[in-house]
Amino acid sequence: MASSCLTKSKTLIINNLKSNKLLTNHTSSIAHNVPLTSSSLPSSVRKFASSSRITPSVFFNRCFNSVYVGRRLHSATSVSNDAVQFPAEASFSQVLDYPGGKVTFTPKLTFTSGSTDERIPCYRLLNDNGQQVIDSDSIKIRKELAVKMYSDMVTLQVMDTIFYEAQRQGRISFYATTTGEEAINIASAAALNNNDFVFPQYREPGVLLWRGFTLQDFANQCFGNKYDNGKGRQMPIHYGSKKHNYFTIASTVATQIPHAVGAAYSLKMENQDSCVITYFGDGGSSTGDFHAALNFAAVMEVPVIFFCRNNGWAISTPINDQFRSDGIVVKGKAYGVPSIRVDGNDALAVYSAVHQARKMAIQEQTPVLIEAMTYRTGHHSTSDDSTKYRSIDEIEWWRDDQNPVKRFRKFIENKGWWSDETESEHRSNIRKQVSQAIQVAERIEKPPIADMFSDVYDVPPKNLVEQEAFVRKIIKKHANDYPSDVPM
Ligand SMILES: Cc1ncc(C[n+]2csc(CCOP(=O)(O)OP(=O)(O)O)c2C)c(N)n1
Ligand SMILES: [Mg+2]
Repeated sequence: MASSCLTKSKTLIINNLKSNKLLTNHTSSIAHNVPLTSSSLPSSVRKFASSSRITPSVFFNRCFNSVYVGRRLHSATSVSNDAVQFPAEASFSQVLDYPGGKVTFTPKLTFTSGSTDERIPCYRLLNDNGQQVIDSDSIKIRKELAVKMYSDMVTLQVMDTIFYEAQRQGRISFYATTTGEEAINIASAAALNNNDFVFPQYREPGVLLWRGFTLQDFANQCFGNKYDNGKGRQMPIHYGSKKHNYFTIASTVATQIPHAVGAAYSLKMENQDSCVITYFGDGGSSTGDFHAALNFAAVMEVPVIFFCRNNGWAISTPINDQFRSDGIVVKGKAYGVPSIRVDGNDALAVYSAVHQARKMAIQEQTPVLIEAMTYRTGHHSTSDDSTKYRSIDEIEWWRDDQNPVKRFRKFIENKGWWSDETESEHRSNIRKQVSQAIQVAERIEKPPIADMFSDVYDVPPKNLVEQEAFVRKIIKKHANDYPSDVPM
């Protein structure tokens, strides 16, 4: 009886394996219970096994290839508490090859802990005084690069301040600042190559700035004039630039995460020497898209960096109302993705982590997750007043004591690369440039009405044609209520 069951299941498995292209040539070894070794595998399978970091010698007679989950070897040391969780069972020697790999047994009724008392530490290189920790794992940074990073962090600050005021003056309809997250923006961008693709959320304009999107480009988008790449169809801050490999921002939280994985998969198929980075907030990590994307990326082994800005809030929802895990970093481990927690207010640490993540992503063809710990010191956007749900003291503490721009300034000042004079000169120069860009953008005419209805359909459908005719009629009828700088 037992043997007939075994034969039945064996036949089923062999049939399944036969339907799998990669395994058709060696299923006879399994049928005859002959252990498979690396050398007995066809070359296509050996190649697949080694490129997937699956050790070829794991092809046992009792561990079927169709259900084996290879533990990939990553260059990063992954934090594992597997050993400490069940110390008493270390000597409990029975092991079974379940689908997914070998599992040991325990007679103890012990559940894994859900407690977050022992938190994953945060990778940090600069202390509060901008001094670099001795004996740290860091990527060496040249003077020119450090100075450009700091200058761009300041540019971002100045740009945010002036655009925010422009919104308050009613000159643009909306704005969101990156205040508190300048290091995340600029240092991560500095560690990438321009041929890496960016799938942003909306709080990463610094990445575009770093890549050469001009202050005038930013202003043109915020004013929705005819030079806006998006032809004025989106709200301010929804930048996008094909030239800079920066995908257009979508407001729908987290939709960019699976898109990034798809793009990374295509880079993998084309054997490209580049990767994809996608940014999202803690709020983004609370969506289904985040989980689907991480799992897909892990299984398909694609070169994508998941960069989570954990700034404590999804608008007014604090992280403890979003999840009970130790942040986002542990979710990477759950999906089999190498992960690290980084001090997002330490530009040097962010730079080193992204630099290393990029190398791993491309060389090892693996996704990597970075959780950057930070705090959103500005309001969520101009549609928000964050003092309604958090204390001013808390905001001020983060803004003054944990300011990423101040900390990096101390670092370059300590090195003798920056001074008070350079600071005031740079700030006043950028202030003038941003004001000038705004004045110019404001005067440029808007895209024509026709642009609102084009670019989607080759032949516009009837309802769209009717809508366009309706809009034109209404504008004509109420000409005084519509801006005169929109060509009809
Ligand atoms: C699918 C979807 N749900 C809800 C919203 C409304 N919304 C806009 S931003 C936001 C919070 C996002 O928080 P987080 O991802 O942490 O980014 P942060 O603003 O903190 O940088 C929400 C809920 C949206 N735009 N899209
Ligand atoms: Mg957030």
